[in-house]
Amino acid sequence: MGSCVGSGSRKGEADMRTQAAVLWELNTSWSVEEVELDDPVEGEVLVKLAASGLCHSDEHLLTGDIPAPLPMVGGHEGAGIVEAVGPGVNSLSVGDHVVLAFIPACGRCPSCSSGHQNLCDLGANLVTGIPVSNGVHRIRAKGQGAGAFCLLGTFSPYVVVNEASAVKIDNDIPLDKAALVGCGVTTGYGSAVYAAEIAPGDTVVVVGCGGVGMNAIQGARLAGAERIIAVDPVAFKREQATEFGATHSAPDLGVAYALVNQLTWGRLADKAIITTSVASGDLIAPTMSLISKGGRVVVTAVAPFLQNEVQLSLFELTLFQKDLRGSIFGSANPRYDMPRILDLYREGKLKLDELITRTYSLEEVNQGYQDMRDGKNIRGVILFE
Ligand code: CXF
Ligand code: ZN
Repeated sequence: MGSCVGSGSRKGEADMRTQAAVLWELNTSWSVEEVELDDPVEGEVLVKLAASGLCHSDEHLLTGDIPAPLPMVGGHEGAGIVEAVGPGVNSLSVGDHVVLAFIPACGRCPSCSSGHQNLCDLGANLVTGIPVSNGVHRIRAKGQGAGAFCLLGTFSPYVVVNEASAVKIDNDIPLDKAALVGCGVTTGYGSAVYAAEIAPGDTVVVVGCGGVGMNAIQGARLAGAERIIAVDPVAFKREQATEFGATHSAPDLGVAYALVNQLTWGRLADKAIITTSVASGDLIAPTMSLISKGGRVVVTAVAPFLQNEVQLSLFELTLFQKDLRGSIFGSANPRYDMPRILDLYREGKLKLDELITRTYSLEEVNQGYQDMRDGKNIRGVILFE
């Protein structure tokens, strides 16, 4: 552990220097700068990343929708190769290929041990980015302790993470594609398969067709949905949605209602999944109106922290026995679902390559987010070296 590692360089025995995109102030931009990164401690690994996805949740950090202590290294969608292991690590070895999960899975807490790894108790520090191993920042930016978003901080070619955050995958899977499974793919797929519990023959509406919505569409197709209606104001995304399995599309919820009503002879949809870039209270009532008696709406999109007003017909909720459900990480179990999703990719049953619209260098991270805001990307991806 004392020698030079990749493009980073060691400062004495303990630290390495590397590049990272750091957020210092809300509503500014990512600052790509040199940071110090400590060696892994008990239970941690050093991972050399191949790629990091540009997910909308990092934008939530920048806008303050997700309130977090700054400075913070962004990024929570990465994959790479284990370069060093700390003491006591027993699930990973140097050279292992891993996908980083944006919520760790300790395997022991009540949630993990009851089959809900997406609710692992170690997720408590997701937003503060303070390492679960010992509560001490591993990263220093300008000499100041910096958090690692989602305990990962993948906007850097090197990360030190707890082994609970890293899932070993097969070596033949391209790491730039595997990175997307760390958040967007699993979140979307799981929202359809687990949270919405889509059944063969279902009519499903997916509201918002970015990096998560596109995978809700893929999950709905794999679960046997008969009709999948993709709703997005951006024509490019509606076109792409049909490539991922949507059978119909609509630019807004009003048009979607007329379409679903006509397609189902007035019965309406069985399930709807909200995967917009930002969730807001005013989406709930019109989405609930798209679903039939006994139907379900899943809210996967993240709302601003202070968003607490919702219009909802409580009368219909009860009398039509409608179901409104939140979901994080697609209600999936990362250790079970991420390798499984990658198997589907290998077998040609789930698309990953086509999700990547553009690639960027780390220095181009702000351009990547501008392209996302402009509706140009399904997923932008940072490639390291
Ligand atoms: C988010 C959910 C809220 C906390 C940060 C990560 N999910 C992924 O994009
Ligand atoms: Zn994400």
